[in-house]
Amino acid sequence: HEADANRTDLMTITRFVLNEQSKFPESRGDFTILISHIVLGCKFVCSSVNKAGLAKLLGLAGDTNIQGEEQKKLDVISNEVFVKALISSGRTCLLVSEENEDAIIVPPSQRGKYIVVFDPLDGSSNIDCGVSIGTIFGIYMVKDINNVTVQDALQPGSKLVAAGYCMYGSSCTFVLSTGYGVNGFTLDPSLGEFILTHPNIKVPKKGKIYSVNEGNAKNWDEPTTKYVANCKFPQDGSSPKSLRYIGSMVADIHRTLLYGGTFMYPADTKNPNGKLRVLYEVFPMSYLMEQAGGQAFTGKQRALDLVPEKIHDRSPIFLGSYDEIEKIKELYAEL
Ligand code: AHM
Ligand code: MG
Repeated sequence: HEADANRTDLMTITRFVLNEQSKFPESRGDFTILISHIVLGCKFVCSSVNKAGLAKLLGLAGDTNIQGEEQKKLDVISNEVFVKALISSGRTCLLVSEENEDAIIVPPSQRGKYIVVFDPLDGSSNIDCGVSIGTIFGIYMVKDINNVTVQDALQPGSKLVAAGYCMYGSSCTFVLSTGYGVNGFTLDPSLGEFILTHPNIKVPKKGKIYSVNEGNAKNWDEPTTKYVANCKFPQDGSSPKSLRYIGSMVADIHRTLLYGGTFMYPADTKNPNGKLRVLYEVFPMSYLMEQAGGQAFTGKQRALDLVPEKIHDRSPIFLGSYDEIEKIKELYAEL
């Protein structure tokens, strides 16, 4: 009968967030409103991704973004939708997007207390072949709403008040943490609502999968090389691990959260800071991984303790199952 009850008692994401926020007597619904605007952006992107081929949205917009990559039309549109939805929510004061070189300071008349850092459409090299892509976001609180500068976004990941992602895959999945565990919601397209389908996600303590771009192996540092060698040729009599690498961070992290294992984008001699961006890739995923009982490590320290100097800073990152990241930490400690 429980299944029946679930079918008629729909836990939408708005209801879920409202419930969580009701624990705080001072809460006035601002956070719920902010999340519903992020969710709106995700629904728009989801529907655009599904129609991408049909609507001829694919292809190059002819622009390059600040990282020097060609921007796909879908990136540009997604970014615009998120920026407009976030500003019009009236709950944000500062926005940092992967697609904008400068942070966006929200005009005083539309300001609220939240700072949102986001990658509107990550994994864009996967758009044209229909592989999963996603949106990643993190939310901070501002100190002084009347004096907002770009500096306000340069907070350590440990100060996040919430983080999440939306994966545009075989279904559209929204994963959120507000600091009380991790929950996953799946879009019911007929309702246009995200419904709680993955309550209280915990990453398995051990993992049988490793996920890394092995094409970069030539330039890896010693701990990364040793860890991956040990995945393939374990010295302790255990079975070798499986390699899974989609090249779309949201999809690789989603699998890691559900099945366990390690996701790595390490430093290499060409890219001493790796590839992934601290504020809107490394931090939100590290926050979710810790909230799910896993760990996130940069090769030097706990990822969430990093303090970015610039909004588009990068960092090496190792995240996943608790015991696996423990092994990686030991290898770095030997250095
Ligand atoms: P993007 O922001 O330009 O889409 O790049 C980020 C993506 C991540 O989703 C993924 O983990 C990584 O780049 C893959 O990089 P690589 O192709 O070097 O393995
Ligand atoms: Mg990205």
